[in-house]
Amino acid sequence: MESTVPDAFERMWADLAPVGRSAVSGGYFRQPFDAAERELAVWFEEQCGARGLRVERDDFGNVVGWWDVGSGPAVLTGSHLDSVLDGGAYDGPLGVVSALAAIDLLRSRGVVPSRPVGVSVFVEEEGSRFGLACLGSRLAAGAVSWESARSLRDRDGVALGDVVAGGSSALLSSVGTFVELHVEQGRDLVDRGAAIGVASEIWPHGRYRFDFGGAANHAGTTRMEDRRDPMLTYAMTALAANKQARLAGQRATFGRVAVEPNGTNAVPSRVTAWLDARCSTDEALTSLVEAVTTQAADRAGRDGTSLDVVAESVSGAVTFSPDLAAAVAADHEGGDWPIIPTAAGHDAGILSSAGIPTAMLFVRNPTGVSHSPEEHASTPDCLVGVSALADTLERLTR
Ligand code: HGY
Ligand code: MN
Ligand code: MN
Repeated sequence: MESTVPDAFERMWADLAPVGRSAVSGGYFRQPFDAAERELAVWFEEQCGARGLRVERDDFGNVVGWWDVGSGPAVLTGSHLDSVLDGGAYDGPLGVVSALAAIDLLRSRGVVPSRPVGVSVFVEEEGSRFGLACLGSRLAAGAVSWESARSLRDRDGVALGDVVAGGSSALLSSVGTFVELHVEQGRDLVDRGAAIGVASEIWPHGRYRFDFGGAANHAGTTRMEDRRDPMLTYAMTALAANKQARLAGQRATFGRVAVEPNGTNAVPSRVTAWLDARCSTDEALTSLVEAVTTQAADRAGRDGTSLDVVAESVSGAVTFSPDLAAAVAADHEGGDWPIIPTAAGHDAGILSSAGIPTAMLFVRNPTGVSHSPEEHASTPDCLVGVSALADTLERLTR
């Protein structure tokens, strides 16, 4: 048995390291309800059992380990275990492992919370399989209905309703406060020389599917002026998104493209591409997407191609409770923790928007890189994060 909390943290971290890891890139492939992610789900319940936490599941694959202590509205803490494709080790799992280790630390301090404490794992936070970001927490919070979510399909056409029972969730019914610890996905903390930060807000962001339709034809015998090539319309749209985002001081990415039939010697019949847009305000998001869509449609007219745009996932602006953020960030050894914005979406944003007072703790990422195998946090900073989360839970359950 581990003698100290750091040992427990490092043991848990070592448990997770090989699960779903690519031998080629070192990145992680932990898509919801796939073998690697289900192995992590089993691991999580074992960790809860080892701590005497009561495991509660909902019909969507979300899980909470409850420390049934005290009374009144519970404090919930946790994150996600799924990853983006070829993702980093910390995005998600750091919040789950830190939550389990924070309970170990509270117990080692002899703290008995006045309120129940839960450790949560929400499924499909990344939306990397079924396309809707924070799918598990949206279902648990009632931000999306099972009737509409069950028909979401993955790249192989498998429907969500085919991989999970579905129905309802009571996981959040007794929750008064949610705290999510997460690796920072940027350089704010490293540039400040701070190990811990607190979130002030999440930028509004969305994912939009652009379908460009053209006419398949021979790459050699078809004159350039006779083509209806959707690849050209897509290529211009990707450049337009980059330019419009830079002009507006916002962010836009086309990171995923599917070409049909994807042959070397044929003009494609269809190109499908997904725009990820992130803006500092809801209005800026709307106008950025409109600007890109307008330019795409204009180009489609000149290319003789068709365009269809569908918003697959939209998350409005989130402002976390300023009072809770200030209460969490204040009066720590070394001063107050900085309160900083993020353009990354989180389950914390969904729960906050559902009316649950929510705070986020960020742990310094020296690379500033995320959604990449390069994502990193040092073990000493991770342990500072565990202590910061334990301090926060103690404050919230005093
Ligand atoms: O995409 C995001 O913003 C988050 O990492 N799910
Ligand atoms: Mn992520
Ligand atoms: Mn995340």
